Amino acid sequence: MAARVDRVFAGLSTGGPRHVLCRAASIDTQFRIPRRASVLSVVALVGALLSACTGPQSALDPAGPAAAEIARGWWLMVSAFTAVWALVLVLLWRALARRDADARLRRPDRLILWGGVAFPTVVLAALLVYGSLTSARVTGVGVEPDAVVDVTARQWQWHFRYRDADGQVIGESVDELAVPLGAMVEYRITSEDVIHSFWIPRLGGKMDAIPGRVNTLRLRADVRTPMRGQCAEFCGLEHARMLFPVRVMDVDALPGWLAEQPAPRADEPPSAQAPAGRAPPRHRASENVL
Ligand SMILES: [Cu+2]
Repeated sequence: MAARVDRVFAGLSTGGPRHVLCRAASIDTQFRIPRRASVLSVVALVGALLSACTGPQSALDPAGPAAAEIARGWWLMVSAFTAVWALVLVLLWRALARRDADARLRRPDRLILWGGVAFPTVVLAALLVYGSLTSARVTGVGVEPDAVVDVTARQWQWHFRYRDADGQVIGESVDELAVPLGAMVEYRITSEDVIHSFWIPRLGGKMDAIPGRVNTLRLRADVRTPMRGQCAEFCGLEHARMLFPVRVMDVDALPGWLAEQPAPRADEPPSAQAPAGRAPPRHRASENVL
């Protein structure tokens, strides 16, 4: 670097400012990254980013219809964003490359009207309509559930109570969720203390768990694959560890799995003997749940 600077300043004594600029330009070309290396770097970066789209907690690796809808919307919006961004860059490049720097637009009002008003209105309205139409499919509104699970969140624990089609309780589990393969399950979500958020990224979107209120979310798992749920609302010091493995299994296997579950402790839901904020971290799951 010091050598480069010396060579540039040396130009001052030999050919004046113009010569200095030429020398500087020629020096820069010597250090330019080869085009092939640039392309390979971009390909490697994109590959690394795309390889991160899978995993037990990836919303871009859907295992059910609601998550697939969310992933499709995400890719659509990323594509639209990228296209608009590329268009702006092309227009900017063309403007900078114009030889006549003093040229004026003949009809600047047209550019503002079409580029500043009409184009954003059409793009944003299209995305809004798409998002509104898909919201029903994301939450499962209008779909008859095959089973019901009462979800109770607390610091820092998930409690699941399973009901059959008649509403009878058939079992419970703590910090571990069993999901019947191919069945639409209605989750009735609430909290005993602070606001939590029930989220299984590979099955669908988030739903807040709010004290004194029951929120409903319907999800279906179509793939028998390891996945993980996670609290998605900061709820205290143990929030990051408030996660649970999701076991997708045949419908017939569910009663046997529930029979193997240890009975919930006396202070676990639905009782509220452990005051909010003072309950010790009792999650049976840990970061290494799969
Ligand atoms: Cu939380």
